[in-house]
Amino acid sequence: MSDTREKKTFCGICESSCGLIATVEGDRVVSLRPDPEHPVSRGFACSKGVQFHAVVDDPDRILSPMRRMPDGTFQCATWDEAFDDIGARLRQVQHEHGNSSIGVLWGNPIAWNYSAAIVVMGLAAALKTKHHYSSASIDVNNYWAAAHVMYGATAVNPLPDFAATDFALIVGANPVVSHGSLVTTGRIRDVLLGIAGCGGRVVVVDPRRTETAKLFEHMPIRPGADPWLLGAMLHVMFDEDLVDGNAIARQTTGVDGLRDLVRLFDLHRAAAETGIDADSIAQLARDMAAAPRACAYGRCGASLGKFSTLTKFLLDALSVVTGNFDRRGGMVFGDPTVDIEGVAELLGVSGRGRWRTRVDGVAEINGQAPLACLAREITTPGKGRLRALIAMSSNFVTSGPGTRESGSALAELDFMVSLDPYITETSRHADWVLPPTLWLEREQLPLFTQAQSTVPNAQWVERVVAPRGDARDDWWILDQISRRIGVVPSPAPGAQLLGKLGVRLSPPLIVDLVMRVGRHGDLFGLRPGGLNRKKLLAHDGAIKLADACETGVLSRKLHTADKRIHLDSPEMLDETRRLAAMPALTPAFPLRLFSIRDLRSHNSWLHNVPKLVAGDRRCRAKMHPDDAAAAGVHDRNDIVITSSWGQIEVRLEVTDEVLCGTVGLTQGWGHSGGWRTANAAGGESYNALTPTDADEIDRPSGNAYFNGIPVSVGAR
Ligand SMILES: Nc1nc2c(c(=O)[nH]1)N[C@H]1C(S)=C(S)[C@@H](COP(=O)(O)OP(=O)(O)OC[C@H]3O[C@@H](n4cnc5c(=O)[nH]c(N)nc54)[C@H](O)[C@@H]3O)O[C@H]1N2
Ligand SMILES: Nc1nc2c(c(=O)[nH]1)N[C@H]1C(S)=C(S)[C@@H](COP(=O)(O)OP(=O)(O)OC[C@H]3O[C@@H](n4cnc5c(=O)[nH]c(N)nc54)[C@H](O)[C@@H]3O)O[C@H]1N2
Ligand code: SF4
Ligand SMILES: [Mo]
Repeated sequence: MSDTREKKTFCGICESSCGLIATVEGDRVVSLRPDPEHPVSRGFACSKGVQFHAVVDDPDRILSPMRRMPDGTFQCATWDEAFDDIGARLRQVQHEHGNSSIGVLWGNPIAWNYSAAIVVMGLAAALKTKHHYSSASIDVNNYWAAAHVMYGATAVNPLPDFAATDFALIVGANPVVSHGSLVTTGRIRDVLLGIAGCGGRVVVVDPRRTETAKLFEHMPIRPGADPWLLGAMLHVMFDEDLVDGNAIARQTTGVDGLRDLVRLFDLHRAAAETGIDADSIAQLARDMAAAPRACAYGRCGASLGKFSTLTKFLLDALSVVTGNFDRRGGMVFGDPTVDIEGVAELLGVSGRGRWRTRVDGVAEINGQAPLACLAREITTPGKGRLRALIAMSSNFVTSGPGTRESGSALAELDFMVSLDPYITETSRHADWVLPPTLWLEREQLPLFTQAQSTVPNAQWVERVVAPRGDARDDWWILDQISRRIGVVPSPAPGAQLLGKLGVRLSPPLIVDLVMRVGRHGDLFGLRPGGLNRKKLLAHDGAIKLADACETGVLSRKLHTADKRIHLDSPEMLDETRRLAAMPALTPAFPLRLFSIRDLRSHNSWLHNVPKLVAGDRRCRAKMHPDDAAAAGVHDRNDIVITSSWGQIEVRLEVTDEVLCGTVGLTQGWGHSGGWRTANAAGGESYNALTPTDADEIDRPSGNAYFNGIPVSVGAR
């Protein structure tokens, strides 16, 4: 066909951000394939990425503003009708209860939506509302809290340098399926195989013999017991003097405090808690310390337990005390073209514990309150009660804790607007659902994933196709809403004043400015060869800036006043004592529940693409044959799973792939929205079983508690 053309872009689904080549015919993307020249993904893309045009053309996608009718159905409207009504309803809440009663909520897809990220954070800051919620508190807040403790700022994220390591300790992550998170290493499966191929080791600590564990050394562990393993490893390292004294003296302060803290991790108690024998724990510690170059990495399995900040603190401490920090093959630091970390610090966006939530008194992190607290902020009367919610790219009813509680709380709001391509379990509660462009339809810059890439690179791409129907960029929609309520969505001092004078900087302009004055920027022409937006947009594909991250950058990356890593933390000591005092499992709930991600899902969405849910891809629980026999349940039958917080019925798969005493359950299923294929896929929401109680979530970070939940199982 004459109007067939190809365009390079990158995938905006997961943190791998793989380079793609789109074939476009007319105004449609007809195929997507991996970009072999992309410096990070090097010709890799998964089935989700290459299917994404099916989402763009999904018949269930909403393509105009949708107004909820009294009977719960939705009707199409124009943008003018939508903004007029949204403006009036929000102004009424503003007038009656003030800006502090308006909430802002965003979810995971924001990570590939730099322009919306800037505007939504700006909106929350400009409203000066404490009702700022996000998927960070069901995902990554333990990273940010541990960084605040150790490195003096929440945004510091040391990256495991898998490409050059001899020993990778992987705790609660399944990169062969997830393709990596909080680190962007293209072709991560091949990179990990490369470690083993060169005589190195990859040890996977996981309650399930996962797709990753099958390829490497698997060390099964009871869900929630990770701090016991990591603390005991550190204990052994100090006891046997396996630590790197020079590195500790050079990079850290407070090592005596850490040594005292890890003494609380008795090796025999650790063995009993983890299910890993004491000799194996001690040997693992010795092996990691003896490896020429080692790194310790943990993700959702290590981030969504009850003590997740302590877990991340201990994980990083392992790399630090073995002399593997800021070093090739150990933990390194990204070299982004846009210094989001620095800008967030400068504008006061990052931080922790500066205020507490109204109902539960939980500490904020990065200006946000935990999602676990949201329902109570709606249902509990009093000044500052949450009355209106502006939600974007979040399906937290399914993905956040307390599915049933969240759903019924949303129904009590005075007003809700949701920016989402689908009517989901969450957006169906909104008075308005507004249609956003998807990533193939908007200008894209992988702001977040470039910052965490182990191969520094730059890419900024034009939209591949024009938006379908009436879809508009999220940032533009949010800006229009902001205008209707008289705020300039920006945390910058002076922005409100400039706004009154009619000056509003667009997200591309803001980011271009920050890039141009950054380390890789063109300094407005003063640095020939430097980068700017125009240049990157004109470049087809991504530009490699270096083969690997630079090392010797620690003092530049640390935000502690003394420019050292802080190993002594009274807060972590308290957490350790609290962990040690945790009661054992009771006979009422003898099993521990943990989450499973599917290869062709992305959290709670992509279940509406028929090709991605083909075959037997469904919600299911996995149990060990011994546990199934004890509970009197059978393979491929429906079972009832009960926790202190809820009960669900799901299909069972009996398999010795999971550790005895545990139940693995797929997350993100149980749909009830306008996505017909997803609804038909059945299943129930994992998070109907998870707690929202403030004293159940991770105390230092407010991160949700999803893994290690005590449950019982019975026949239906
Ligand atoms: N039990 C359990 N629960 C978990 C987890 C777990 O491991 N176990 N993992 C957690 C993690 S890590 C995360 S990140 C969260 C994710 O939870 P959420 O942040 O709620 O994200 P998703 O469930 O992926 O839902 C994304 C929503 O955004 C919409 N969307 C997609 N693209 C766009 C876009 O461009 N613009 C707009 N406006 N909307 C868009 C989709 O239709 C969908 O409704 O779930 C968490 N929940
Ligand atoms: N295919 C696919 N890819 C995805 C996603 C998806 O839904 N599907 N989601 C994306 C998102 S938002 C994220 S944040 C990343 C997550 O990236 P990962 O964290 O790498 O992915 P998970 O599959 O959640 O891996 C967590 C592992 O922890 C194990 N686990 C559970 N509880 C425990 C525990 O208490 N201790 C230990 N040691 N292990 C435990 C689980 O068995 C699982 O194998 O994946 C991203 N990529
Ligand atoms: S691995 Fe992630 S970024 Fe790459 S194609 Fe798949 S979904 Fe997209
Ligand atoms: Mo996530």
